[in-house]
Amino acid sequence: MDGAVEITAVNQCSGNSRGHFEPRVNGGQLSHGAMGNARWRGIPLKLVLEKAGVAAGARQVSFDGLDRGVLESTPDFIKALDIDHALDGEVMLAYAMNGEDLPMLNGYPVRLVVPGYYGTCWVKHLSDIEVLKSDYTGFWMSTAYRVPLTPGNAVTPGQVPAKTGPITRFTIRSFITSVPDQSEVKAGRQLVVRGIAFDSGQGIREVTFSADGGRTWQETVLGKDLGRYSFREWTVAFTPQRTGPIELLSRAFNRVGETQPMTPLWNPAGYLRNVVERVRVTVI
Ligand SMILES: Nc1nc2c(c(=O)[nH]1)N[C@H]1C(S)=C(S)[C@@H](COP(=O)(O)O)O[C@H]1N2
Ligand SMILES: [Mo]
Repeated sequence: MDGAVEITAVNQCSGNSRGHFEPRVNGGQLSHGAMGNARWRGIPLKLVLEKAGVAAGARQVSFDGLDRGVLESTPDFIKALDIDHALDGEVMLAYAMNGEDLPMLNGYPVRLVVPGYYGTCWVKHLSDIEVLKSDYTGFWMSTAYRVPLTPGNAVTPGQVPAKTGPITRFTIRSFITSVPDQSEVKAGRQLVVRGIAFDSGQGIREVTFSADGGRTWQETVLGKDLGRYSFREWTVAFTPQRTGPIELLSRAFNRVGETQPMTPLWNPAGYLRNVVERVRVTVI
C-alpha cells in the first residue's frame, strides 16, 4: 500500500503490576503483565488525517472500534490522542502484524499503533476517527486509565491523588527471561542468563545484572537493536559458586538517564510498575 511503514514495537497492557493481575482476585495469570513485541505494518495516521484535512483549532482525535461493552451499562471503548501526537508521523493505522493480516484478537482488520504508549491507546477493530475541537471526555479517558500527576506518578498507599491524567508512556522495564523464579541451578557451572529490556522509545543504553540480590552489579551484552520501540535482548554469563538461595536481578538504563526503581512506586490502579524484579533461585 502507498505510504506504508513498518516498525517493531512493544504493546503492553497498562494493568501491568503483579497486584493487578493477582490470580486469586481476577483470574488473570499474567505475572509481570501482558506484553508482546511485534512488527507492525500500516499507514501513518498523519497521512490519513492530512488527506481528510485537519481544521485549525483541532485539539484531539478520538478513536472508536467495532466492539461494544459486554453489559448494556459499559461505556463504548473510545480513546483519544492530542492532535500533535496524532500528527507525529509515528502513530499508525496498522493492518499487519509480523507479516500477516492482524489476527482477530489483535484488532483485525485495522488497529491504532501508538509506539511507546500503553496498549489501552491502541484501539482495535478501528471504525471511527474523529477530529475534535475540545478534549474528549468519555469514560475510558476521563475516569478510567488515569495516573496521579505527581513525581513518579506515585502517591502514598491509600492516598487519593489530587490531580490525575490519562496513562501515556511506558516506564522503563527489564526482565530475566531464561531462568524461572524458584528454579534450581548448578554450582560451579556457567549459566548464560538472557533477558529483555524496553522503554517508551528513548532507547535502552545499558542493562546491568546482579546475582547477589543487588549488592554487586555487572554489565550485560545488548543484543541487536531492532529500533527504539522494540524489546532489546541482553545476555550475561555468570557462574554460581556457593550452594544456597540467591536472587538474580536486572536493571535497565535508557539514553535519557532513566532507570528502574529498587522499590515499587505506588498508585491506586497499580499502573506503571517498573520496579527491579527479583528471580529467586537455589544453587545446588
Ligand atoms: N476496540 C478495542 N480496542 C482495544 C481494547 C478494547 O477493549 N477494545 N482494549 C485495549 C487494551 S486495554 C489493550 S491492553 C490492548 C491489547 O491489545 P492486544 O489484544 O493486541 O494485546 O488493546 C486495546 N485496544
Ligand atoms: Mo489493557
